[in-house]
Amino acid sequence: MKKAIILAMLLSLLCLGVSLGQQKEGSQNPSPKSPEKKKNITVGFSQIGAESAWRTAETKSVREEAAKRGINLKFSDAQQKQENQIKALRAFAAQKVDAIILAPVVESGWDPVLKEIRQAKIPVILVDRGVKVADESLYTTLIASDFVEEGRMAGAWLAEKMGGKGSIVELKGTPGAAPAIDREKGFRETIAKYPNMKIIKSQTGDFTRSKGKEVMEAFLKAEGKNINAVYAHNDDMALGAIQAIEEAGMKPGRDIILVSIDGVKDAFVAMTQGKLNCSVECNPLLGPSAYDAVEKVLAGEILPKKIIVKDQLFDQSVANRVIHTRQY
Ligand code: GYE
Repeated sequence: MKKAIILAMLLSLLCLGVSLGQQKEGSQNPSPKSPEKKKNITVGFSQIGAESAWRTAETKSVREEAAKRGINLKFSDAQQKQENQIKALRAFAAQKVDAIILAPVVESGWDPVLKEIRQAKIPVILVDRGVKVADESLYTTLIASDFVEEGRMAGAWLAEKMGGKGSIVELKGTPGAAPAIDREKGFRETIAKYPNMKIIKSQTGDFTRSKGKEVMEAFLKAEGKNINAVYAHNDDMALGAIQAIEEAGMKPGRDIILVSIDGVKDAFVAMTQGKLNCSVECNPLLGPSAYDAVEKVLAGEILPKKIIVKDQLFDQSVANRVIHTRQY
């Protein structure tokens, strides 16, 4: 009997303990500074613009992932202008966002504004393009592809296709942009191994389809049938060049070989039609890794300075087989 009473007492004490514990846990919730509440973070995203299909896919990925994670996203489109991006960063700081995601249009000229943002204690995650700053601690991490390697892959593929000889015209990206600088570098480095491969013309097409077409028209006027191949720093410019080649009465993909970078859906369509020969993928679906980085840095974790996105090369021989698996 005594045993039963002691057991009942022990049990009621235990229950009391449990309910106190629950109350204690629950009582943390109402505090506005609790980590639970902090889950609802605000992120400012300074995007370059909407110059290419790649860029549109990146914007979509960053927007959709924010919605998925319940992140409050402030989006700013800079229309290709660094000054607009600088204004956007200052506005984000004034709005006291928790973190900033920046896709920098060009590499240089960021030091002063990034210093201001650091003073405001807001971490900056760079996506897709890098910056050149005196002090690398001005940003947390860069999530991007290896653009030099992409240029090398395009160059090696073209050298093989052309048997190590021929005249190439180059459609470059936005002057001063990391992918334009690095894709030029990687390609030239590779082509230099083939003395009979020559770049006969090189000009910027600003990563857009319309400029790519315009510049290719001028190249065709100046060089005509001397052109054996086009190396375009992105698919959109190659797609513009394809139009120019067709309008000049030639067959893109046959009379003139075309290799570009990005791997967007329209490039795959052009490959299945035999008009584009090869595209080196550059993955724009950076939303998930960008917010992973934001969440980690806000949790106090140290991140690597560069998170490299892996890319592959696709040419006409595989285009039909993989086109349906492409997500952008
Ligand atoms: O390749 C191009 C875009 O920064 C990697 O920018 C990006 C590049 C991409 O406009 O299509």
